[in-house]
Amino acid sequence: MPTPSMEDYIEQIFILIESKGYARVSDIAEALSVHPSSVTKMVQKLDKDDYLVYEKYRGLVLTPKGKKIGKRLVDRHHLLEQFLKIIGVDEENIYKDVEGIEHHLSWNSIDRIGDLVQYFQANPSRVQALNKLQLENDDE
Ligand SMILES: [Mn+2]
Repeated sequence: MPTPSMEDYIEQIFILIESKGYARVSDIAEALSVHPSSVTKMVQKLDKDDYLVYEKYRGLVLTPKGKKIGKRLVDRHHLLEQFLKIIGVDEENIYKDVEGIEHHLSWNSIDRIGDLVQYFQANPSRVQALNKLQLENDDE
């Protein structure tokens, strides 16, 4: 299993390749606000662990294993954003909070949160009932 830091890299590399078609060390460094030398070091580790193939002058490509986990990490991020939104968390807190919790939940918890999101989405009156309760609590 990748560490939280490795997950951040794989997730960003996946997003970059999806959106631009490639992921350069400088782009990864910018996206994660880290020094390019840290990126090079991590990319070498990810290569060694078979998540990607890195060639200094040709860039990097995700292996099937890297792609599979990358997609899973991006989906997880998206699910947690939906979850926080549904439970009424303010928009400005959502991204940072997801970045803070996403690596620290078991896939078991992620799957159950997925059920909950599905439960709410299947019936908007449930979301309205929750919002009503929140307004009442805010009044106290
Ligand atoms: Mn994320």
